[in-house]
Amino acid sequence: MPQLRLILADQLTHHIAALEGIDIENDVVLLAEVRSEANYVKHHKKKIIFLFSAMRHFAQSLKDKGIKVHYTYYQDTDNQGSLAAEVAYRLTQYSLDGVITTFPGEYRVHADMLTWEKALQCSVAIRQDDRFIATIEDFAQWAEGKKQLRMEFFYREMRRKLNCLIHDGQPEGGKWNYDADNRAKLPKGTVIPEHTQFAPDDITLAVIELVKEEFADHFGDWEHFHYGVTRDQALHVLDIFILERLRSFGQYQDAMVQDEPWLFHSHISFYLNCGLLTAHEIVAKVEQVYYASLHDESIETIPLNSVEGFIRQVIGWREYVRGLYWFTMPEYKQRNHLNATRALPEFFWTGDTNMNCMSQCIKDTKEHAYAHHIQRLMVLGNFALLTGLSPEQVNEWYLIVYGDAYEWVELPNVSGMVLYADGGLLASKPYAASGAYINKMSNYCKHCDYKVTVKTGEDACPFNYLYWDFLNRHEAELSSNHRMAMIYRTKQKMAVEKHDAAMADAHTFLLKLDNNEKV
Ligand code: FAD
Ligand code: DLZ
Ligand code: SF4
Repeated sequence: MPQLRLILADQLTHHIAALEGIDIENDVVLLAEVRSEANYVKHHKKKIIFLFSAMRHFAQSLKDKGIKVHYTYYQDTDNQGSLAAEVAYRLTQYSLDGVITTFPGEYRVHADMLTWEKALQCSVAIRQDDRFIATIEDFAQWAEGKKQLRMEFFYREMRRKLNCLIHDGQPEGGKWNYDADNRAKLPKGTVIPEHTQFAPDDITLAVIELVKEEFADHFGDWEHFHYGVTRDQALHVLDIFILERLRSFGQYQDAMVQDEPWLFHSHISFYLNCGLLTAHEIVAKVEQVYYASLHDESIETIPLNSVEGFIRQVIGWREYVRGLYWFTMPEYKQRNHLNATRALPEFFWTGDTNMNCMSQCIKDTKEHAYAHHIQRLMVLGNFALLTGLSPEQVNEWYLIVYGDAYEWVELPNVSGMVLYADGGLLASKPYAASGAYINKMSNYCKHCDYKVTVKTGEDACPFNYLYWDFLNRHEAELSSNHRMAMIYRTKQKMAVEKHDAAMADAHTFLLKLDNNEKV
């Protein structure tokens, strides 16, 4: 019974479930560059270059192992344009009896796959994606009956499951979470390691030409593409991170610096999310290097706050958002708890704004299809939250602009963490902040036309009055949240004139935003 083994662009893992038990003589693996996936949102050009090149390299590595692969190139004349149509066509072309694939990353793809058996009149096996530490069922079991689904408690389950940074049932160092140590601004003069880069090979160069030709109207720059596109290159990025950046990861995790997009982050999300790296191996490596650094005098000790902080992102947040996504979809996508309806401002696509923090984060995003977490959350996201941008439009933007974006990871981060659109299922309170936070964690304000210490008036930092306007708009809802109580007490003590001036400035600013005037 020869089978078609379908591998999607975010399933580029040699031990992916769809390949298990493959009959090398008779089965055919299908990888397909299809219009429906590349255009269902207008993905950043670098995201498409990265994925198509990684797919082409992965297909070659399967062929090198003697596996039969049908690779559908984007411009093939017989390209069927969608995953479903490709599957149907290749089943017939190779006289295959059924399809084996791996659980996809997005609800809409899964919903489509569920129709295939009937439509194609053959067996369709959708195997569990065992690259995640928690199954969808594990999360559902943990979440069932809980009012609030806090990452912290789920994360501890993941630590226990992997026996990671645990001794005799107790967390390494006595605490589960060292986040409080991870909030330093980057001191002036700190040497930031060079970002790991790779020169594009012939395969990548061909994809760059394709993207220039076919996706010219998509957001983002294609120039200076330097990401890894193979498993070996992805491993190299991870190794260099562990060697050069991990030590400072925790301390500077929340820092932002003018013209420095990479800092001490790992830059592995592209590779992890498309399958070139797996969470299991990343965590095992980091843990092993940490213990080696404790016991081997020739290695400088790696601080626990960095190791724990990094591991928390990978097995805590990443696993948690995936669980939350599948637990709540498709209803989660419709949520708009704060009734936010404002259209996404045009400058999100151009970076053309006088707010230096916003233009910096958009510039990084446009150039690299990358911005680090705090840029996404506390600058871009904070602005979207404070100005009440439509969750639908904000979600689409984040899905388009980042090279690591797939709906399972993007949606909970945006609707849950950034916009509070899920009414507090993910976050215990909105991540709303005034300019003071951005100034504390970055040097953006030093380069800005607005003045971060000024609260109202023409020169005032817009985040300052927008912050109070946000709190004002949602007072009925948020003042009963005990984590917001102190801030509402401060608001009550505010002089009436100061409060009214902030509201008036916010009103003028939002009007300008709606009229597409430069802000
Ligand atoms: P590091 O800071 O080095 O962190 C290590 C790894 O931890 C990341 O590679 C990632 O796999 C994981 N991780 C960290 N934070 C999160 C998180 N909140 N959720 C899930 N995984 C996390 N991450 C994505 O992978 N895809 C997205 O589409 C995405 N959209 C986001 C949207 C918003 C609004 C926000 C606030 C965060 C989003 N994140 C997303 C999470 C995070 O910003 C990125 O994972 C991170 O910036 C990737 O860069 P890095 O590999 O250098 O991460
Ligand atoms: C994101 C993406 C793009 C741009 N193109 C393809 C493609 O041509 N073929 C493919 O198999 N997958 C692609 N993907 C990734 C899919 O959209 C991804 O599998 C779903 O988003 C589910 O996570
Ligand atoms: Fe951003 Fe305000 Fe600072 Fe300007 S002053 S960079 S707008 S926080």
